[in-house]
Amino acid sequence: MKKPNSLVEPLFEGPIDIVGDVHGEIEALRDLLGHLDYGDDGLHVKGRRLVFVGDLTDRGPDSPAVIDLVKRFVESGRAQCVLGNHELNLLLCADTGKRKFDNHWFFGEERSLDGSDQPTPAVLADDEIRQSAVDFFKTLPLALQRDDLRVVHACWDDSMIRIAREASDAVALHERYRDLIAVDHELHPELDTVDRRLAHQNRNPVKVLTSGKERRVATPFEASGKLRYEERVPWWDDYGADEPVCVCGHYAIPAAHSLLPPQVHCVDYGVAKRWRERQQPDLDGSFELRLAAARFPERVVICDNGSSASLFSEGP
Ligand SMILES: [Mn+2]
Repeated sequence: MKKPNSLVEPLFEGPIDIVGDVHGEIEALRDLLGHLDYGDDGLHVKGRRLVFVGDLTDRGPDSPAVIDLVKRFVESGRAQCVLGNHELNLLLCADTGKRKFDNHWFFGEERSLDGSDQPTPAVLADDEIRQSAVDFFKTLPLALQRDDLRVVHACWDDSMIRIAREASDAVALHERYRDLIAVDHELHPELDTVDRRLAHQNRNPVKVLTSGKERRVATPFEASGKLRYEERVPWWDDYGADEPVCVCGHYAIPAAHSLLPPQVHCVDYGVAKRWRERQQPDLDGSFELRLAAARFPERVVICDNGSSASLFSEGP
């Protein structure tokens, strides 16, 4: 399988449809591709092409089916896909055996090892599926760009993009920076746990591009049962008004969509939370959970239920 020459690759020219974080929701993906007029083979009658922002897996019922579909389209030149933090975690797990709470399906397990409330996947990976997923993820770039448009999973950061452009292997680049930061920490015993965690998040280009920058909060807060000392940095506040439009996923927070400047679009409309909604139908009526795609040059968002809206409104 083709390995990237650079972790920043040219984005398809011409009309494209940029699909948000799928997170194993294969039915939503098939519905969305139907509304966008793609065939089962990924071909579009008008020659449009698909671009995926990463986070294909975890939480939804069938991560292997999503990987299989996107891989087929990418291999036939009908789609592009960037690496998300969930793909990165799986690549790192495959090496270290260290698991994350919501990728138990990858290890063929119905339940999360840490005993937390996690989705029960409908399809579990076997050796063949694991190998095929890892082989595919290793071919994915961290970012795509053309003159008028940029695509990254979480955060566009010029200095990190420059580093990624010179590299061709995301896992090796991640390890190189992880080790450099660890060596630096040995020289600085005064740094506390939060400083160290933030350095690993904010100074490693693979982490920044796939999960964004973070900062220390003045007062620790509780989220998902854990005390948090860090929060996400709204990097889009510093993204220049004259920069090309940047499309990301990752930030499935309804408020983010209305806070973004017009040159940054987040196409993650929260379909990752559908597994929770199935368990508790009244979970969060204030934000509908959808899978969506942003069409360019039309600048329209199309959802898996067929609804559509301008990219500049608050969403369909
Ligand atoms: Mn993500």
